[in-house]
Amino acid sequence: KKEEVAHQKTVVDLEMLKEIPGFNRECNSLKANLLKGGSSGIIAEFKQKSPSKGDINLSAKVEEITKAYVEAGAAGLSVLTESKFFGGSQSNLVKARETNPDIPILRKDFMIDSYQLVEAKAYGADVILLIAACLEKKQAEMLAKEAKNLGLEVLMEIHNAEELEKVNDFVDIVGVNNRNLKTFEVDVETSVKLAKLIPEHFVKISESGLAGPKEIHYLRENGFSGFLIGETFMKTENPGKTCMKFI
Ligand code: IGP
Repeated sequence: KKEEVAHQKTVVDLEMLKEIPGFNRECNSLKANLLKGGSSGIIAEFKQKSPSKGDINLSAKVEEITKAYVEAGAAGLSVLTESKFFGGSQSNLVKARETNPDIPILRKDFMIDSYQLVEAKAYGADVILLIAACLEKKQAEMLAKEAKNLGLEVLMEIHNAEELEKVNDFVDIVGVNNRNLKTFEVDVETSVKLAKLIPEHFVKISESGLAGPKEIHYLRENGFSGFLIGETFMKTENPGKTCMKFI
């Protein structure tokens, strides 16, 4: 009985989500932005805390900082919606969208259910993240396919060569996470090593622990078109200004 009620509630919520005007909008392409000549490639993240660093910037205002990132020349934004470990929220995604209608926005969260994809679209995301380490191959394929059907782009995150097997034809962008999620250690060489194994037709981005423009240059030379940066920006007094130094 309980399950039945829960199921009904999900169905109602899902229908309500689809009524939100944002659900029918056309998405901004992150892939196109990254491939554009002269693109900064910077995907600037709004993240207030993390399991590896604790509190990073609790007083930051999402409207102010995402606007500054866009003005600095970021190619895309990443907004955390996971609340428990990263202090994110759906409302931050909505605010980022309202403030910046034309920039591609990645919903940064642990996606495991198609409900979250509908949520992402309705609240203003253009791109969703699938973390290979959190998903079975079949599940990753199903979610990627559903995301594409909603008009969203798909970023799949990997950290080792085995996870590459979960990358499927519905994926637009492959991201290499330089951070080992078990030890929190970061190593840019993870990206450089894996880049050689990722099939040519995928747009490649490097994620986490990127601290300076020199690293961006090095990664670009090794085949990366995008660079996902959070903490390096967020921990400073003026994240938008710090972002500008990378562009
Ligand atoms: C950004 P950093 O080290 O620049 O703050 O990292 C981004 O890569 C990181 O937040 C991240 C993440 C994730 C967060 C990468 N993959 C998965 C939550 C879930």
